[in-house]
Amino acid sequence: MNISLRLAAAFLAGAALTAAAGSPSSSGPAMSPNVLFIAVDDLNHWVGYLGRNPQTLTPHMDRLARRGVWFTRSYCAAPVCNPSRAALMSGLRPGSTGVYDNQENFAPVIPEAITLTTQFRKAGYYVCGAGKIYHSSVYRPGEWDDWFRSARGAGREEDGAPETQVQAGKLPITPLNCGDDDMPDARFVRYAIEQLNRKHDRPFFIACGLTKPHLPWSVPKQYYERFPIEQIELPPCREDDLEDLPPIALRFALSSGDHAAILAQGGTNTWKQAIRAYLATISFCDTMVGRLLDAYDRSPERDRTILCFWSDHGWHLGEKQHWRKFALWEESTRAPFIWIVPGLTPADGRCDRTVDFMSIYPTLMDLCGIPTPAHVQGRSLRTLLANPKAPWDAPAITTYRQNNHSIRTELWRYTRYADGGQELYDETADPYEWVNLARKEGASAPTIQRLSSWLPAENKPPAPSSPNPAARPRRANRP
Ligand SMILES: [Ca+2]
Repeated sequence: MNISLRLAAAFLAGAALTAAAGSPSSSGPAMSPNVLFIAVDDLNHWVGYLGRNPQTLTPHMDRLARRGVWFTRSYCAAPVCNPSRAALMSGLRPGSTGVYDNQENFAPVIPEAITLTTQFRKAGYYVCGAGKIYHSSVYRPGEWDDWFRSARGAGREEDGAPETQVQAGKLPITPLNCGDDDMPDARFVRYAIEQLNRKHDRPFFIACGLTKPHLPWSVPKQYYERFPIEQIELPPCREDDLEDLPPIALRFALSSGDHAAILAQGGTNTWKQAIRAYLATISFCDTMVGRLLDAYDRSPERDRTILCFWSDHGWHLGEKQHWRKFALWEESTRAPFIWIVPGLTPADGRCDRTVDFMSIYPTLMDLCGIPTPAHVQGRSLRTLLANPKAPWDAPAITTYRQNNHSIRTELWRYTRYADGGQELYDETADPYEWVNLARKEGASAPTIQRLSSWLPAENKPPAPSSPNPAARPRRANRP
């Protein structure tokens, strides 16, 4: 870090400390940084700057990464929308709330008082949002000063008519006859930009939750045209990959039946159609991110505004004969993660440390000078944001359903399932996790023993799914 960056970092730290010491109504919050919080949905590591899939086209996310610190080993707390977002926004891992999957209602087990946006509101921030921050785009009015409601009624429907509509197995592929502005994500982006450009009399937290590249893969057809089907390549796979998996892992891989359905329909051609659709939808998402980044750059408060960019989890496209998320391998758990912190983050700061998204809540508290509530389980990334090469001894931890946990260090992935089944992968030699070393007794035992010490001890029973609609948070954009 050069001298001016150090000075700026010291200034930011001082401002944060001042804010923490002052009461919300004093001059403290006025000195606090703002936050632009950008969430994307189901975007795996197929972004240009991570290099996992060279076919992907994400110029805007790539330039976003070059602007700040980008993580190469960043992982979700849970590989499913609802529990990933509930954990990130509450500061509590899935095992501490029982929110493990999409059917569980987080509202009764995660009180409004403990969430991330509530802390910003209590500290005197103006807190607003649009789109998908929590699963199904639900929101609780008490956690926001303003929430975007579309006058359109149904929220997530695109305006465009399908150019064609085909299925790859059960996955809908739908190029649309419409423009970018006809997409719901464009409306969420427009709202966030309006908020960025408004005159603010107190620090702000603006959340913009984009809903693509989540299914359905319905985006303007021009995005499909960027990816000629004859150029699409399948991800690296091994025929015998599943033979060394424990029983629960095998169920996670195969139970959806997606891969069998895709191959039965049209073999690798159908497989490539699905990959193309995902790439097209990522490319649309990238355009939306570009709009936000351009607006951020032009915004009056840019030099006092932190930008935090994350995706809720990864996605399989046939690796391990698996599709979607719902598993504990690299494809499901790894997701893009980028920070710009004016005065703190260096440009193009590549960070190879293992982090998970439980870090987001305490990092934002730390950077904004708001006391981190005692329940929050993650750890602030401030030292890595200031120096991406700084030492870091914690792994990333991902949980899928009750008492199945995966521990990711820079060298290893170790997964322990509820029934005692295990997987261990050497991530340097085997980045696609083909050879389960846990099957070899002896040699891997010390590594497994060491990594086991990170397994979360709390494994609450699943939270109930609420039969009472009144107990559920509101769904955005519905009258
Ligand atoms: Ca294998």
